[in-house]
Amino acid sequence: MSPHPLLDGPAYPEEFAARYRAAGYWTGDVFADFADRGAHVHGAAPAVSGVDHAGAPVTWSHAELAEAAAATGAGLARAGIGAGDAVIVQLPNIVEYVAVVLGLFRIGAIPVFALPAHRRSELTQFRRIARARGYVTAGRVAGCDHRGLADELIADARAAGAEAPVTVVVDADGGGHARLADLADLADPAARAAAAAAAGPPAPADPEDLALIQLSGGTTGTPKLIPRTHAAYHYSIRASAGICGCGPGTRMLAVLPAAHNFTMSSPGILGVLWAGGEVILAPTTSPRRCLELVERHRVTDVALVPPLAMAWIAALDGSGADVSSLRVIQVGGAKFTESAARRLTAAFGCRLQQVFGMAEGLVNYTRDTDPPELALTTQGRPISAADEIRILDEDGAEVAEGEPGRLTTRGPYTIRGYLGGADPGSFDEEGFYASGDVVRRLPGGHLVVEGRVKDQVNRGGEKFAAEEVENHLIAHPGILDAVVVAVPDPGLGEKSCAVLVADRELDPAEVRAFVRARGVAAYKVPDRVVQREALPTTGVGKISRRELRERLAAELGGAGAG
Ligand code: OOB
Repeated sequence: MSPHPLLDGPAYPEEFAARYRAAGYWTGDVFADFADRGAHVHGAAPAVSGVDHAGAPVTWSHAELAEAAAATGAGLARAGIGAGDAVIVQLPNIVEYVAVVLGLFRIGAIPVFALPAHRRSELTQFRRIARARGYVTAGRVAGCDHRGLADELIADARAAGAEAPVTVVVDADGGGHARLADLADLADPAARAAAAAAAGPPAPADPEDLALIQLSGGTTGTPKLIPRTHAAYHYSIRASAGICGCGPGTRMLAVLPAAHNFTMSSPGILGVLWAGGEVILAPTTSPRRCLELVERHRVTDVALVPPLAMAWIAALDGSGADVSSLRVIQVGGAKFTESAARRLTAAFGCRLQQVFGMAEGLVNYTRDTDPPELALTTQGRPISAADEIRILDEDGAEVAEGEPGRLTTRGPYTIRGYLGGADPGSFDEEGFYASGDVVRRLPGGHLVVEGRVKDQVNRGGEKFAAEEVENHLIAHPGILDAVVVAVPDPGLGEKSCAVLVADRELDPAEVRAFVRARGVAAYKVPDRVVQREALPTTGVGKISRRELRERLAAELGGAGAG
């Protein structure tokens, strides 16, 4: 089989592919039969609990999940989605999410993992870059009507002369779009089983071909799409499940957006299902409600970003919730400070696992066999013995052991390039990916994240490229120049500040509304907007982001938005 047309050729050079196959990292496993294999191996054991789109509680066994996936895949195929088609999936953490993703895998389609926060601007770019043929979304998510987003996506496709995507809405009211309930009746066990029995076998797939598309946190003006192959992604979830000790007794609460690489694969939904455990999808991020779910479902594992971990500590205090089932709290997505790590461990009395990962591949974990200090003070070590790490100075030379430098990495589940060849500068001639993080490596291989060199804002795990928002700002008729920088924030770690040069005095609220109206995720709307006569420059006349950051941190530290 030749590689997927979205790839320019094989995803990895043959020399490396041969090595990863020979070492057993890459197997024949593909995601097309992921759900069927789960039914076969884990059968009647619970697989997914949560609510459906209507808020009704649902628990599916591994066998029922396989039926739901087969029925959903067949339904989506009837709606016009075919093998090889990229399909944007944008759903909240409802049980249909898992059925849709596994259903798409089953028919050989390629899910594009959009976040619930993404809006017209991002979705249209995903559609364009992935040549997406479908969009599966829910009716209303956190106050936003996604049926309207589906309308916009169709309009944008038509305006660009592209084929309009097949749109499927998981809601009683499809708003003129196809309804999942009409394509696959997941709520009626008999109908679901019958649809699954009538579905064909899983689509054939080449393990080394494109399986799914993750999204980059962003370092350039346009969002970048991350092509992950079956073999590479499957290895990362298998190995993650092993490192994290997942098995039939694992009950993982999924509270971060299911689409995120952390929630999906580290070990996440796929790792826990693979190991025969149960995923409990949290319909809310409210820490108090989540603690109730921990107690009710005897949750053993949960993955949090640092601000949420802090909110859990506050919510636990005086709640009376029984969290004795918790075995491990994973924290990742942004730097978790040592003091926060100590507080979390003391409050919950369970193990903390730090996770330093990236949608491009490399994931580091602290291990349960590590001395406890390492889980408090480091961001873990790589999954694989085949993960190659080079820490470089500004001239591209390796730093001395233990010195901070720029992380670059290559390995059996790290991509060699973005879709469409975007941002080739992030990959060196030997295929190492430069993550933009500044790290230090301890003698045992554990990494400590010290900072970053990429122009990104990391708002408590939600990331975006400064440049993407700057491009929206300079579209404003009054704005002559704009720079977006991260400023420290006690709650989120970082917030964003837009520094503007304009031809008149601008109202910050109006500027924020302008960016929002451009159709971007709410977390990208500048938290603060300030105006300057001019922007500071470096010796060569480039805008000095560092100077801006330092000045703003001093001026605005702790001040309110505005
Ligand atoms: C995860 O993936 P992304 O793609 O949203 O973000 C990756 C970036 C990293 O390059 C780094 O800048 C930052 O997020 N990051 C951390 C971190 N984990 C991620 N910075 C400091 N400490 C950490 N523990 O965020 C992601 C993917 C898979 C698993 C976990 C996180």
